[in-house]
Amino acid sequence: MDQIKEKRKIIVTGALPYANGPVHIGHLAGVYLPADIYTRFLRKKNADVIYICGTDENGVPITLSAEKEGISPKDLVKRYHKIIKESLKKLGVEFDNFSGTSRKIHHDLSQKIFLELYEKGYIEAKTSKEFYCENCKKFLPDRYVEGTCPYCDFDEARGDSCDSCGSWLEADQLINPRCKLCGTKPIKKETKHWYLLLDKFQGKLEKWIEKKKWRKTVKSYLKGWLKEGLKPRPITRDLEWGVPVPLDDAPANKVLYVWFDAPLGYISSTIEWAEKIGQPERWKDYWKDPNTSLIHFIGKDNIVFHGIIWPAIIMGTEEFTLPDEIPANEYLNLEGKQISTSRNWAIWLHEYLENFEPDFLRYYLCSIMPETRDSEFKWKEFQERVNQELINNLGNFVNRTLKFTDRYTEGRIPKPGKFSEKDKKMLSEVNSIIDKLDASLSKFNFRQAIRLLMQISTTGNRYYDQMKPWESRKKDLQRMATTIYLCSHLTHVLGTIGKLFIPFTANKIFSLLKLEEKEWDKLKEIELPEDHKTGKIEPLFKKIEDTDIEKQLRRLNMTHVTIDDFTKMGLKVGIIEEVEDVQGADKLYKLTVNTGEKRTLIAGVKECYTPEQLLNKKIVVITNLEPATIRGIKSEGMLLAASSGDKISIITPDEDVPAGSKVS
Ligand code: B3M
Ligand code: ZN
Repeated sequence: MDQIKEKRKIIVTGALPYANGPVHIGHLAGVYLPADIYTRFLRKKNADVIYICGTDENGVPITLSAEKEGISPKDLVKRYHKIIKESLKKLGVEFDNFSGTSRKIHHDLSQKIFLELYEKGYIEAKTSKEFYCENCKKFLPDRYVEGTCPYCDFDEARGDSCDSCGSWLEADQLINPRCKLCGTKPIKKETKHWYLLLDKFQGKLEKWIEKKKWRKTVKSYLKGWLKEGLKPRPITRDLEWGVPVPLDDAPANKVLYVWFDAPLGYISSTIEWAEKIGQPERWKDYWKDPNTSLIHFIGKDNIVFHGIIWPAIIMGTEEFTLPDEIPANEYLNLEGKQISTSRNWAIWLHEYLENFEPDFLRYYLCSIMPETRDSEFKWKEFQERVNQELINNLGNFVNRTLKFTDRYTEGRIPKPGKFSEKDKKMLSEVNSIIDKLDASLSKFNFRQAIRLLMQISTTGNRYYDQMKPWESRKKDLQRMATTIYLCSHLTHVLGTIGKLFIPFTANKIFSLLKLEEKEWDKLKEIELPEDHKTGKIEPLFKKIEDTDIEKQLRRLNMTHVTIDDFTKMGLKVGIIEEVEDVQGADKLYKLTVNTGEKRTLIAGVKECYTPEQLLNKKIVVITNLEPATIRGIKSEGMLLAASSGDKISIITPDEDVPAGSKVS
């Protein structure tokens, strides 16, 4: 870690999460947790570091989700910015600033940089034919088109990438493209866009990347791109939400491509930070100093953007510091399957926090961090690792040390005698673990680092067992005193290092010990004040019970549904009393249904039923679903239907039963 020795300024960033949903464990293990641990480490080493982040609030992922939830992009972004910010804070992720890219400060910066590159001749306009939906009357940028992946045949590949095989795609490559919104086959229509002339940076990027000592996966991936030869890439889109293209000849609804403006969010968030702390010029100390070490924590799907496109933008402006490190992580899977937000196969941070301690998740995720290959979250393993390692090893060591002190040395850390060979051996073992841990952290090996932390408490437990203070208490008080003294020192060390990984637990340790945390470069020194009185004792942790885990597995649908779950469904017979069209929606009807009381349902059955076929039909409705707003209309339930291919068949009762009859 030369950055610190060389007293360079350091900017740590976590990839900006899209504000189109809450964050899940995949985001945490890949980005926010390693970046947080690393920043905490740098701060402990007195480095001049800022940890910068914010939500990514532009682009197709936002507009699509807004359409799906039936609210405006603005409201969507507001909702998720808040959830994301609060949940990360509760997890102990300590940003210096957490901004958002729909703010004015960000729009201003993005437009300024766009113009600068334009004037320098790095951006050029070009007309091309792009997908357009005649039914929705709009262009279909990126994920607005879906179709079959040319590489793996997956039927729901998106216009920019395939979720199934992970390939990057151009919309043109999709087989049987269709409009994501209405399913119509799009036509090609002429439109004008602005292109970043990446080819102009090819040579410079090659030289720059060659010198970097990055993870193998990152480097070889980038080299693959360079080898194919960089081509101009469109950096604008036809969209109604985002940063408007700041040119007089740009028609309305031309906005910057989200991957052009998003990385600039790292800078705009730093500008916002400088303003907040009342030193508006301060951001320049970091961004405008070529000596600054800029470290981007990202997931592997973001490598090309951080390793090629973003550096090209920076090179073009000749104004800001270039990335120094790009520790990109692989993926975290969940219980044998890829995490999928659309299939709700995920553990959402805000939901997790309603059930468990933040440090449990920090501990487990760090110990399975997908640093060099994909890894896997399993609830059962989460329980085992937390109970057996964090609680039985570290927790046990801290507890037995403090309990002993409380009971047999009047709650005071006793005065030690002369250190024996065994004492010295234990200390030197721990000190060498500390050195290794420091080196692991410097190399972004967080998995190894947390193992080493546990090795310290393993060493402590072994020492305690060997020295048997419960016996020496009766025959050699001096011996007992030295043992407990050294165990207290180890507890102090565990708390201090623990602060990077499990900060809430670390704070508890300090309050139990009634000591401040140590300085990093004094970790090996024993600094216990004489005759020190410790605080009130309390167990550090509460074990995770089987029932806690079963509840989570049930949530993921990994166990059977109980009769209870089923009876909760609130199924009733309803009669369709009115059928209306929903403006601009080809598949939807608005139904008024009598289920004992009148309710409105939005149902996607228009392609298979005429209004006449539906009127007075008896159907089965789930009446206690949380209402959803679809196309601005509140839908209070769902009708049951069977589907096969394109065919939809509504379920109806066999005999005549009155509206409101219970279905079970
Ligand atoms: N929002 C992509 C993602 O969440 C994107 C990262 C932007 S970092 C500048 O994968
Ligand atoms: Zn359409």
